[in-house]
Amino acid sequence: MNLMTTKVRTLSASAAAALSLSLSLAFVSHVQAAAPQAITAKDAWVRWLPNNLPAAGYVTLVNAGDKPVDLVDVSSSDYGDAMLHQTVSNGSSQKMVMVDKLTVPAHGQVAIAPGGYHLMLEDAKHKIAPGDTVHLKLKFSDGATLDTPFAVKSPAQTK
Ligand SMILES: [Cu+2]
Repeated sequence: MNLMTTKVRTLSASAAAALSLSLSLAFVSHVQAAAPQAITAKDAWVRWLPNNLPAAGYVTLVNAGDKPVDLVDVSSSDYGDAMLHQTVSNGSSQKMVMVDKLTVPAHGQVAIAPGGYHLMLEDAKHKIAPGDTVHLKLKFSDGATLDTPFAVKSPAQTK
């Protein structure tokens, strides 16, 4: 009788150990999922142009992480079309080229700024005017998505 009681106790002790192991595993994966995003966005603004001309979005992306992260996609609920472009100088003329991805270096930052990169915004879904705020979704290679507010400015405000 004594022996049996001991055996039951041993079993339930290992069952408790197994339960506590799975609990701590669940805790670990929860902590990973809640880890802070490596990338943050700052100084986000849009250069608005009249007459439904395409607008250009500018933003600085800051990477606090240990690995480089790529900006891989841009979309917006305010524009039908949003894409990453680069202005390339060809001697006396300039042209825009599509860019598939933009790398934000580890512990560094990259500026999407006039004269270099811009987020081309076309086909506004509603009336947008200087003073408004539009939202762009920036998707990154680490799986993160930043829903970023951009302040809309007139060309006169940005000179
Ligand atoms: Cu462009």
